[in-house]
Formats: sequence, C-alpha cells, structure tokens
Amino acid sequence: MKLILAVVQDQDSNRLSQALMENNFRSTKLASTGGFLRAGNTTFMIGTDDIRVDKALQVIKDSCKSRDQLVAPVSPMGGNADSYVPYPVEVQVGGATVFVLPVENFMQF
Ligand code: 2BA
Repeated sequence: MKLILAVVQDQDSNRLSQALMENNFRSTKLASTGGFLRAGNTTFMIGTDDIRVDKALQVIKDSCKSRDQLVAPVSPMGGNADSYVPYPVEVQVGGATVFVLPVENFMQF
C-alpha cells in the first residue's frame, strides 16, 4: 500500500475530489499553506493499493492545472534590505506537487 500526498491549488480541489471519488479512490483533504507564497492550498491524502498508484497519479494530473501567480514584494522593514525586490515577481505554481510514501500498516478501528 502507498500513501499519496498531493499539494494542489484550491481552485483544483473540488475537481480533484470529484474525480477521485468517481475512480473509487478514498481521500482526505487538508487545508494547507505554501511556505513560499504563504497562500492557502489543499493537501490530499490518498491511501491506495500499489497497483492503483499510477491511476491515482493520472487522475491528479488530469485534474490540476499549473498557473502563473504574482508574488507581491515584502517590505524590508525589520528584514534584510539586500534581498528586497521592489516589484511583483511571477512564479509558476502547480499543477500538483506529489509525494508517494510506503505505508507500513493500515488499520481502521
Ligand atoms: P509555495 O511554497 O507557496 O510555492 C508556490 C510556488 O512558488 C512554487 O510552485 C514555486 O513555483 C515557487 N517557489 C517556491 N519556493 C520557491 C523558492 N524558494 N524560490 C523561488 N520560487 C519558489 P510549486 O513548486 O508548484 O509548489 C506549489 C506548492 O506545493 C508550494 O507552495 C508548497 O505548498 C508545495 N510544495 C512544493 N514543493 C514542496 C516540497 N519540496 N515540500 C513540501 N511542499 C512543497
């Protein structure tokens, strides 16, 4: 068994939830925050048999888009002025950031 952790943009989270359900995957959604943009995103926990991992990854790929996002400059007040960028910077976010972890035990009580 594997645990898939997928960090996706909030805009894609309903579509992904729906697609996972339609393909008989069980999932848990966690509200999360990206360390860089400090904006909300959604982390899915998906526990699945090894043979279904590729299918789950395909569902995630099909449901999540990458988007460009502007990062507002952060004031140097109290910080390091050397690294201050006075204009917004564009970064490409997503589609999805995915980790696949081995599961030692799966229990439900
Ligand atoms: P954030 O940390 O808010 O990052 C949003 C986007 O900002 C990233 O998109 C990337 O394009 C850019 N970015 C992040 N750190 C950067 C840096 N030090 N310098 C320049 N640009 C940077 P993605 O790579 O698609 O990541 C989307 C979200 O996935 C991240 O949101 C974070 O929540 C999660 N994530 C990405 N890599 C991760 C990792 N190695 N471990 C845990 N979470 C990760």
